[in-house]
This record gives sequence, C-alpha cells and structure tokens, in this order.
Amino acid sequence: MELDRTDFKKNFQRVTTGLYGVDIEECSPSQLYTVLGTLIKAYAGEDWNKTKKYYEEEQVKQLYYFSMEYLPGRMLKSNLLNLDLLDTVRDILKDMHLDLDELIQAEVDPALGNGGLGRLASCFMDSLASLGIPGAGDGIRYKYGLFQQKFIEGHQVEVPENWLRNGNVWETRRENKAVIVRFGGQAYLYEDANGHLVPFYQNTQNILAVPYDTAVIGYQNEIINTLRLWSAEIPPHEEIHYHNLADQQSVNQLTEVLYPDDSNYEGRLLRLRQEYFLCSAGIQSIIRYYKKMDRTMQEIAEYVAIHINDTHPALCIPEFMRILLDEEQMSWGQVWEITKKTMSYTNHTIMQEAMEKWPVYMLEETIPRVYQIIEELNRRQIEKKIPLYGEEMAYRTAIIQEGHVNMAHLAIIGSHSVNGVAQLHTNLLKHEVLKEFNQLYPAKFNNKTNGITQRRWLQLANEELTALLDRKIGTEWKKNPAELKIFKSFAEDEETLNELAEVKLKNKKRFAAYVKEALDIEIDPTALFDVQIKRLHEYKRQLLNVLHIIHRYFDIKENPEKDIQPRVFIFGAKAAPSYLYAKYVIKLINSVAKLVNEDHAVGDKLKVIFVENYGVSLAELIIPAAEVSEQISLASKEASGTSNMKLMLNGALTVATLDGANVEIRDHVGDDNIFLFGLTAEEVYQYYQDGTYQSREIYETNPQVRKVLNALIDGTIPDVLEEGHVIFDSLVNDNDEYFILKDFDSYLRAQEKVDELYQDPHKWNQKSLLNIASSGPFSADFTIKRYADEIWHIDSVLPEEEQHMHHEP
Ligand code: GL7
Repeated sequence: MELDRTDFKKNFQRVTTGLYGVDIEECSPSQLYTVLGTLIKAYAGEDWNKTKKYYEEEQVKQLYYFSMEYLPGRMLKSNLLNLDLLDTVRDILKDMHLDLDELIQAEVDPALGNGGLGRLASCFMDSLASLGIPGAGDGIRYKYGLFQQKFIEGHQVEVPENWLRNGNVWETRRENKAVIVRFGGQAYLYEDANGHLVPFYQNTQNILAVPYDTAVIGYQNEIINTLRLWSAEIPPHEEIHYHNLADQQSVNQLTEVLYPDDSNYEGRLLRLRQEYFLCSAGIQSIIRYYKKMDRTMQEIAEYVAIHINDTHPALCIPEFMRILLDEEQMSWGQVWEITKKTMSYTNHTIMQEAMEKWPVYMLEETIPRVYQIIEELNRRQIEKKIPLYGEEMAYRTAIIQEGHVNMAHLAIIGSHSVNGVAQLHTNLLKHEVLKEFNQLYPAKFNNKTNGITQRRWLQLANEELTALLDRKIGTEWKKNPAELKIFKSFAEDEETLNELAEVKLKNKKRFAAYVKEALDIEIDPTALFDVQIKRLHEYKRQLLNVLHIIHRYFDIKENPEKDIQPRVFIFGAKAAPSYLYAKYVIKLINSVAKLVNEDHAVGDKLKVIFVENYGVSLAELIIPAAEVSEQISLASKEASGTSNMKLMLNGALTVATLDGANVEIRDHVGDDNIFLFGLTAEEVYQYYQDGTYQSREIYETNPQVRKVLNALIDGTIPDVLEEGHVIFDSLVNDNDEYFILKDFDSYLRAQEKVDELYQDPHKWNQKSLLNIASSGPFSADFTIKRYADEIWHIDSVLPEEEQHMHHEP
C-alpha cells in the first residue's frame, strides 16, 4: 500500500486530538498505539470493503471456520507487515520522534484461546487471506481472555484478563447484523395449512447476538477477510422480559469468560450455551447472507463450506438442519444430504478426557428443538446401520449413548470430511480411536498436518533472521515458503553459518534483557538456550524435563571440576486453574529454579527460567532465541503440536519423541538433525495391551532415577513437601501413566548428545540451518491450500500468476 507521508502525519495529528483532545506529546504509548491502529484500520477499510463486494458480486464459494478459540496475537505489526507498510510507518514515526516498536508493545494481546488449537485457528485466518481464499472466522468475543498467570511463591495464581479495558481499535461492532438466539422453553411442532410441520416456541429466552468484525489482512495482496466474534446482549424491545437481575446476568455471563481448560471436558451448562450461541448466530448469519444471492437453498453447499474446529462448534450441524427444515421447509432427506456436503470436522485430540459428551437432559432443556433433531438423526442412523453392520456396531457408533450426546459421533456422522492434524494422529484415529467409523465411512477420513504462518513466526518475530534469509536466498520465500529449502545450499558456507550464529546470539541477548528486566535474573547469552513452551499437561511431560534438570544439578554439584555445557532451561506454561497436578508441576519447576539459580556453586552452568503468563507475545520473544526445542510428549498423545514447527523455523534443534508432527519434522530434516528418544506410539500401545509396564521397578533398579525422585520427597528441593509427594507417588506408586521413568534414560542420552554437539559450533549451526531450510513444508499456507482443495473445494480469487503455491513441497 502506498502512503503519502505528509498526509499521514496530518492524519496522525488529527486523530490524536480527535480521540484525546491533546497533543501527541501528551499521549501515553497506549494512546498513540490506539491512534496508529485507528489510522491503519481506516487505510485498510477500502480493501476490506472491496474484498467483501467482490465475494458478494462474484458469488464465490466461501468458507466459514467455526472455532470457540482464537489466539491472533497483537495485530498492529502484523497488519503493517501485510499491508507492506512496516518500514514506511516506522520511518515516518521516527520523523515524528516516535518509536514504532514502543507502540507495538503497547497493544494488548487478546488471549481468546488456550493453546495450540486457538493459535492454529489464527494461523489459518492469516493463511486464508494471504492465499486469497474467501474464508471467514466465527468465534466468541469473550469479555475476559484466558486468565493472567502470576507466580506467588512459585504457585500459579490466576488473575482476570480484562483485555478490552482500553477498547479494541481493530473491531467493528455491526449492530445491524445482529441475530436472535433462542434458548430453553418448549418447542411444539404443528402442521400448517400447507401440510408442513412448523415449530411453535414457548417461554424461550431470546438473546441478541451482536457481531464484532475484525479485518484479516492478506499478505500484500489487497485481500481482506473477516473474523467475526459474537457478543451476547439483551435484545432491544425485550428489556421488559429482563426485569429480574438473574436473567440479565445470564445474558451478560454468556460471552464473558473463556473456559481455561484445554484438554479436559467439563459438562458445564454455561459452556453448552456458549457453544450453541456461536453456532446459532454464525449459521443464521451465513444463511441470511446466502439468501441475498439469487440461489435456491438446494445449492447452498456449492457456495458455503462450514468447518468445525474440534467438536466445540458441532452444534452447527443440527442448527443448520433446524433452519433448513423449519424455516426453509425442506424435506429431511434433502436437508441431510446438503448438511453433510456443507460440513467438515477436524479432530484435535485423542485424549478421552477431552471428548465432549453432553447429558441429554441438558440439551433437552437448553435447546429443545435442536435436541429433537439430534434425536431423530440418532434414530435414523441406528435404523440404517443395524441391517448393514448389526446392532452392536450400530449402537457403538450411535450419537446418543448412555444418556449422553457424543459430540464427536455427531460431528463425524454429520460431515463429509473428518481430519486429524498430523499423519500419526490421523492413523490413530482411523485404526484405534475411531476405527468403527473408519469402517463405516472410510472415505471421510483424511489427514491435514498442521502448519504455522511464517509471517508472524519468522518475518515479524525474527527480523534478523528474515534479513539474513533475504540476503542469501532472495525474498521469494515470503510468498512461497517452499523456497526456504534454497537455504540448504549454504550449509557448508562458513560465513553464512557465522552470520546465522550472530543472529541467534542477538535474539538470545534480547531475551536475556527481558529476563533481567522481568525476573531480575542474569543469564549468560552464550549458554545453550533450551525451550519448552506449551500448556502444562501431564502428557506433554514438562515433568520429564525438570527431572533431567535435577539430574544435571546433582551432576554439577558432585563434579565441580567437570566441564559441563552451560544451559538455560526456559519454560512457559499455564495450567488450567482446576488441574491440581499441573499446578504442582509448576510449583516444582519454580522451586527447582530457585534452588539452582541461587546456588553460587552452580553459577552460569545451569539456570532455570519460568516466564510468567506465557502467550503469543512471549512466544514471539522466546522462539527466535531458542536453540533446543523440547517436544517430549508421550508418543501418541500430542495430536500434532505446532510450537515444534515454530521453533524449527527459527533454527532450534528438536529433542523429540516420535509423536504428532515430530514424525514429519524428522522425515523432512533427517535423523541426523534431530534428537530422538523414547518409546514409539506402537510401543506405548503394546504396553497398554500387555500391561507389563512397572514404573516402580525402574525406581528400584535405576540409581539415577532413584536419586532424582528421592530429591522430590527428602527436602533437597525446598518448599515442595506436598507437591513432591504427590508427584513421587504418581511416578512410583501409581505406575507413571505417561511413562516418564520409562523414557528417562533415553532422554538423558539424547541430552548428552545435545551437549556434545554444541561443543562444535560449526556442526551445530549447520544443523540449525538445515532445520530452517527444511521447515517450509510446515507453512500453514500449504495446509490451508490442502484444506481448500481437498475438503472445502474453494479456489483462490487471486489471478493465477499471483498465487505462489504452484510447488507443493
Ligand atoms: C490440540 C492438540 O493438543 C495439539 O497437539 C494440536 O497441535 C492442536 C492444533 O491442532 O490441537 N488439541 C487440543 O484440544 N488442544 C490443542 O492444542 C487444546
């Protein structure tokens, strides 16, 4: 985008006084950020309008991605980059004695998601727009984001995150596009004069769903898609029904908080209401938009694709059916075929405790008409499958089981496509977790390995590395990330390897400065930086990492003369507030950190840094500084992982189990450039089957393990009396559900190899370079292209020569 500099300065002044009634000098960085955001939004408005009009006039097929979570990260810098204004604006502001980077930091980072699933949704938004694929996101505008994490004496404490405190410059409230969502009451069917069955509703609670739209700006292509977040309000003219406080509160509460539990299902009524609220509002607005086109309802699947991000928005299926049946008066048979054609579903986990199963009575009470449809679907499904597969199979794959609606079953049956998020995960779905469904519908199952946007995770987060790549391989990789592989030809070039090391060192220094400022801890930027950043969960095995640290600590203490590679272990992780065990692990890591960091005998040889309140913005600071990426989940448990891809893209070497997308990372980078350890998924399943794993035996026979575990309970690690015992118990007496002791030895050996390799900077830098050069295939651009081609059947609106995706890696 072109900018007139004089114009821009004038506008900046004008907006400043317009918004705040003072001069620029009087404004806080946060206010100046708001001014700049307001301006940039206005500049982008034209393309946004243009894109919307184009989609409408050309009647292109559009995708609607439904997700209960998004983690977009700060938007100012990303928008400037995608509008190709980053350098220009930085320069103009400098002229005005303003520092762009200070304004960038003043933006709040909207945490409307928990972890990988929410961040994936945002990477996908960025890729859709950047590929010119007509695709909108639908989500909830939570008033409070994921809690803010504080550490008090090493314990996690949760504080509400009021992210809208200063308003949100990027959103546009579209009151005129609001819809009514109905809850509760009774729904009766009666026959109208034409013989159609129509529902009659009584005593429903009507809630207004107001959309707030945010521009999703494509990468330098003039395409701007929309992220639509819905907010609940009392409908105007219905205030009379809301005279009592409890009713008012039930509306206000609806879009207030994000559920902070990512791997656990909680059958809470409020969550169910949130899910239906999103689905109903989104589906209604899609159908209203579609009806503006001069098309019949029978053709809707040719123009609309609806994607369900995990089962959370699976009520899209019966809600879509409800509208076609009740409001459009279509027949069941027709509606069913159209629905399946329109819907597709991604599964993001095989963890049983995360599988949504709603009690029937809850659905009956909350969404009675929708429940009738689910019940009828279930009846027809069983009736159809019994003659084909027998009763047992029919009931095992039923939607309603034991008084609960199984949302995964609903999503599979109601979609034409079911995908996993990495090859291994998809195979587990097909052959273990959902094997019955794979027998029923083999053609529905497919894999779409996750991806990440190289724009945020390299161009924005790592400007130094971006510049280096530009110098070495040109700039084409920015539009076609497959070109990153050209970087491989510099693997033997000493100068490039040194430059790469310099870039890493700069990023490490930047992070070290943050650590000094935020935690008042000095870390040596020449030490090896080892990073594990992700939600805290037993299956991700942060515990294995900290047990290794304890082991290392003993080694240093016992062998003061030994030449040990200095390492800084960096953690970032939030635990769900109700997940006690995860909180114990946080406390343990913090206690170990205190012990180690304050021990003068250890010095720079070992430091442990646990950053508070990990999220997208901290990831942007940590990832460019990382040299080792810890991807150490128990094989089979991590559906894909995406931080593994981001860290690789930034030159970190991975210590990995063969889990999730680690397997594909290994395939691309090669065995020599990754540190593998631990059980394979197959071995884990074998243990499940034969039940021969006995963790206590390892404790009793392996002196290293015993020593480390005893430290949890004998006072060696200060202030973890309760936590230490609970953790010790789970590992030794409760048979170590996640095979931590089983993998411990193999993990130590992998870590020894890491230390050894780091002694040889040439080799290390070479492997780092090869990781960067092999990360192109993990661009979300490729992932989205595959979704668009194989599931949604939606084309880019960009002219052929501007689509940079010809070469699939
Ligand atoms: C997750 C998976 O755990 C994670 O492995 C995957 O990368 C991510 C995106 O597909 O989805 N599933 C899930 O429920 N959460 C995830 O992060 C919260």
